[in-house]
Amino acid sequence: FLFPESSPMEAPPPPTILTQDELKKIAAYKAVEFVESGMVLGLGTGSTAKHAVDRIAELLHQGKLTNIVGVPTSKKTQEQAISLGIPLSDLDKHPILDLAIDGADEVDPYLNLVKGRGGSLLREKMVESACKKFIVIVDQTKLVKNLGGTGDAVPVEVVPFCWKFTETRLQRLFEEKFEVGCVAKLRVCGKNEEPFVTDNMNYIVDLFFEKEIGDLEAASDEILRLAGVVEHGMFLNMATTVIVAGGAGRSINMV
Ligand code: ABF
Repeated sequence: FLFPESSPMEAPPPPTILTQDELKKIAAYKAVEFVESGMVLGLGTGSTAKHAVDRIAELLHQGKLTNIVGVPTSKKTQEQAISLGIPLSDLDKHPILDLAIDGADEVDPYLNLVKGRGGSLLREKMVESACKKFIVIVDQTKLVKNLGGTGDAVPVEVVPFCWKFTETRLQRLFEEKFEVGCVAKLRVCGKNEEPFVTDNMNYIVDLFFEKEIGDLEAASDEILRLAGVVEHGMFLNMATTVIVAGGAGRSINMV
């Protein structure tokens, strides 16, 4: 088949390159498809979860969702939800939630997570451990083989009292009990490098490992046994579904 000279051949459309934020939005919107009217929802924190909260509000305003109550995982999400008119509650009034949707910093093949690089890990863990279902929404850059093995931070929330003491004990714990090199660093912010203060008025110590942690359950238990530690950012056996946007074929995958 020959095209007539005058008929310009149609070039195939150029492949659309989605930004990381567009991928986050795709994962978030997919997760919101699991929200049903009447649910009590854990509202996550971070740039991915923000899209989910926006979408829930949009569906509420369109009347496609009704009787939704949200339990926010941070002050920031609380402010966002209030500004969008989402009715809010808390764990005291709703100790069992139907569904939480939140982002993560790392996801391993067993759906274990690292969370808290945004600083909200304590409220996230409290809310998400109270949910019947916990959907994690990420773009493909968050997938890892082993938690902590990428060299990025595994955050631990600590009380401000003698934080240096806790920081040192955290670092030694991994060197001595797990034979994994670890650098523990207080998270700071601003020009003056003031300690980063969480919504609960605590500090964050970030743990940087030289290789993967190995026995995550043991690491979790040992960290929590240290006086001065409030909570850590490893979320083990908590996610029920992970929605990953991007990767080969720019697909959406659900695990
Ligand atoms: C929160 O958002 C955190 O636990 C995690 O630190 C972060 C993920 O960030 P983002 O969605 O902005 O990539 O859920």
